[in-house]
Order: sequence, then C-alpha cells, then structure tokens
Amino acid sequence: MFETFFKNYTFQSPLMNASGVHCMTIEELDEMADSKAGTFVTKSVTRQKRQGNPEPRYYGTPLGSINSMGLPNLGFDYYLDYVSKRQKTVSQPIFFSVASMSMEENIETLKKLEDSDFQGFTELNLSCPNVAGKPQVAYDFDLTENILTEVFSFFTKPLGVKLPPYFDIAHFDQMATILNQFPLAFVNSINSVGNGLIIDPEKEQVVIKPKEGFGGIGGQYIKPVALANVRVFYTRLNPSIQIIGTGGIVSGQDAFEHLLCGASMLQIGTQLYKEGTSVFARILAELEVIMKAKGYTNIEQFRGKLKTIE
Ligand code: RRO
Repeated sequence: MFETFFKNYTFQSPLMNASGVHCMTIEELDEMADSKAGTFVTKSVTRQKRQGNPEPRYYGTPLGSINSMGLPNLGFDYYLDYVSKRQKTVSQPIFFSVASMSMEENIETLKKLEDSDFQGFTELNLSCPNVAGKPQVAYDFDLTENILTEVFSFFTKPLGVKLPPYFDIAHFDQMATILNQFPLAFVNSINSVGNGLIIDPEKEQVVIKPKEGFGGIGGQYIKPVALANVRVFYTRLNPSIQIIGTGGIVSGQDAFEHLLCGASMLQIGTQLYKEGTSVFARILAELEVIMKAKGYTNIEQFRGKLKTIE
C-alpha cells in the first residue's frame, strides 16, 4: 500500500528520518534500519569530526522545535565505513548527507564519495542555518549554481540537494531555473526555517545557548512553508528530479498533504526527535486510515494531484 518509487528503487514506505535526527551514531542508524521507515539518511557529514555548538542547543515546544546544533558529527570516515559495511548485506540504498565548512571541503568530500564503493543516494546539504559566520548556501543563487556546476563536472552517482525554504515567487522561479540545468536525482524541501527565536516568557530568556538563542525552527510551525516549497518544485522541476518533502509531518494527514503536493519521500525530524522511531509505524497507520476512507490502494493514485479552485 505504501510502496514508493524513487529513481530505480522501490521503498516499502515513503517515510524516513530528516538528517540530523536519530542518525549520529551506528546505534541510532541501526534503529532507523529496524523501524518502519522505508530508508534513512545519515547526519550531515564534514571531513573531520565536529563537536558542534554548546548546549542547550535543541528545545522542543508543543508546536515544534528550535535547534542550533552546529553540525556535530563523527566525521566522513565513520559514516562511509557504516554504509560500506551495510551495503554488503542489504541491497536497499540509504542516503548520505554531506555538508561542509567551505566549497573546497564540499568538493573534496564528494570526490571521496565518488571514488568510494558507496552505492546509495547523496544528499548535499546547502541549507545549514546554524554555523556562525556561514550563511545558508542556497540563499546565494550564484554560489549554488557554481557549486552544482563544479559537483556535476565529476560526480556521477545519484545526488540531490537539501534546500532552505524560499518565500517569494521570484525566488522560487530563479531557483527552479538553476536546478533544472543539472542532472539532480532529487530536491529535498525544506530544511528548518533558519534563525527563528523561541523564548521562555517566565525566565524572560532565550531557550538555546548558541547564537544568542537564534536557531532553525521545525515541526508544526513550518508545515505550510514546507508544503508550498514542495508544491513549487514539484510543478517547476524536470519530472526526472523527484521531491522529498520535509517539514511539519506529525500525523498521517500531514504525510498525505505532502504527498498530494508531489513529494515521493517524506522526512521527519522534530517529531522523530520527540517520539522515537515508533513514529513511523504510527504515521503509516494514520495514513492508511485516510487512504482507505478515500478508496486509495496506493500512493501514486493521489501523489501530486493537489487541486486548485477554478
Ligand atoms: O547541525 C545543525 O545545526 C543543523 C543542520 Br547541519 C541543518 O542542516 N539543519 C538544522 O536545522 N540544524
């Protein structure tokens, strides 16, 4: 019922984690593998291991979350070693998220991945909002185009980009025009809504330590923004570029809405953090109720078919 076609693969479920949540260590990655997620993605990887920002650096509220983790990860070799071992016994591909401190580091990491035995999907994170002094790459359209030009001059494995949210029709059009020039496997919209502020009125204080309390917003707060970005890229990109929908998926209904907008895979961040890996089975059960009530027996019957008002 939940089969999802993604490039040359069929996943048993469209659900997976969003990079950064439940994917830092081998133990967490193995728990993802044992869950009802169709596949999973690693934490965004840098060349060297990183501690990230000082704590507290994540804070949950009833409607979502704020984070300024600062790209903590165990380094490229740790995750490549994990996927290389896993590939020997499991044919289902996973996603390897790559971030960096510089264009040069991005290229170096991707060259190593190209030359490795890695056979899954690469998710190039162009939208980390939380490294002080490093703007979100994909808000700089020329830089994004230059990076993708360089990357596709040597990278031949399936690669997609993780984008920040856009909020203006002109920006949607410009970014779609840039992305359409490249043989991207997918676009993942959206990363957290960068540099929001959540405060504790009792303490009259911010809730996370880094960056004077500013951080990426996730969860229910951001679903309408995520749906808009998914819909925009689904309707503007070459059909060969599939869409991963991320942002505000808490229930089966949220998953259904992302699929209606055209997403092929769905990533869950904040709610996975709050609920653990049982979130996938719960959301699938809720999605099943909705699909059955509407007489749908598979996702392709409604995926992308959002109606407008005549
Ligand atoms: O590690 C983080 O602070 C982080 C990253 Br790399 C990202 O892409 N998105 C996010 O919300 N946090």
